Amino acid sequence: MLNAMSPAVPALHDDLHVPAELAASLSARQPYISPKFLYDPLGSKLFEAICELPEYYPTRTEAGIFDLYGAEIAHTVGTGSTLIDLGAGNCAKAARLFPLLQPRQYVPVDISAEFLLDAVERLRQRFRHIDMLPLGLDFSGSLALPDDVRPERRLFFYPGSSIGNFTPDEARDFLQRVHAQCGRDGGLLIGIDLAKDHAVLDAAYDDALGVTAAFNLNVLRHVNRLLDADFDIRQWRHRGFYDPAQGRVEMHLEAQSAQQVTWRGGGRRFAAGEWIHTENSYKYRESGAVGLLEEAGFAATRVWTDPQHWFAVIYARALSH
Ligand code: AVI
Repeated sequence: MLNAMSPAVPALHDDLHVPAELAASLSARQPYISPKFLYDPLGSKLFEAICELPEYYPTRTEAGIFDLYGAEIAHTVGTGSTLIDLGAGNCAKAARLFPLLQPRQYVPVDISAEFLLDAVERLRQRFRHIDMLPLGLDFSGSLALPDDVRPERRLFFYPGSSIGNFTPDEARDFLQRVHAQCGRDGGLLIGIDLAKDHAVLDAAYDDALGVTAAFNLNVLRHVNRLLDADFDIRQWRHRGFYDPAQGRVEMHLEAQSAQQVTWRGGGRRFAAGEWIHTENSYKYRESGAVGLLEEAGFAATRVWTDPQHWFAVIYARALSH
């Protein structure tokens, strides 16, 4: 179901299925929490702070690519599009491209509805001529857009390597769903993080200030609220590291002591040292990224990278169905 956003629309996490989904994942033999729960209002702010960290290179590197090749990118994708920003957050990345891309309609989509509404309110003051249609929805499962999203010239924008938070199979399915929404003249402008030196990745996901640790631990506060749970945050520790065998960074929370945690309708005992898996962040080779897009029905038209080859921005045209 879509939550077309207005302040009267309940926040997505009031969704009836959320407690059951969370309780089931916490009760699994290898407990996990879906990364979408990282993004409550505080989590979204902590993620913004992560993007400012010297260790967290993706945001800066991607921005550098847009700075360097913005005009060329705009020339390739064209102007006057229906710009659909998936996981828009504070909308800053798309807003920086407005002068170049000059979208007819801007459709920011984000699971963190409250945070998105605030951002769009501010953006409307700056860009009064752009029709803005914010949508608070979890697009990881299905991507059904309401009728007031213009069907013409749809340009999906999926920056920041959020695609890396899916497994490769999930990523392919997701990209196929995006492809299905592209129409005859649509496309996708996507940012994908590339494989690199492991030490760079370890530092990016376990920074010296502990901002990523706070971001990860905050998911337990969110779970406490959603599930009336009693996780004691001080009893958990952040783990973030690159696993070369899987080609991904993993984030986990490690129990610092044996403990019983209860939640609405259930609970479980965690042993000292037990982990809750909270996120994967896959890193691709350029050829792998292009292959993934092609398997989903796109033609990877252009690839732009930074001089170190750490990050790729790819424009992929949707081939006809
Ligand atoms: C949103 N996503 C692309 C980030 C990433 O790098 O996988 C989330 C993140 N997790 C820890 N730091 C940043």
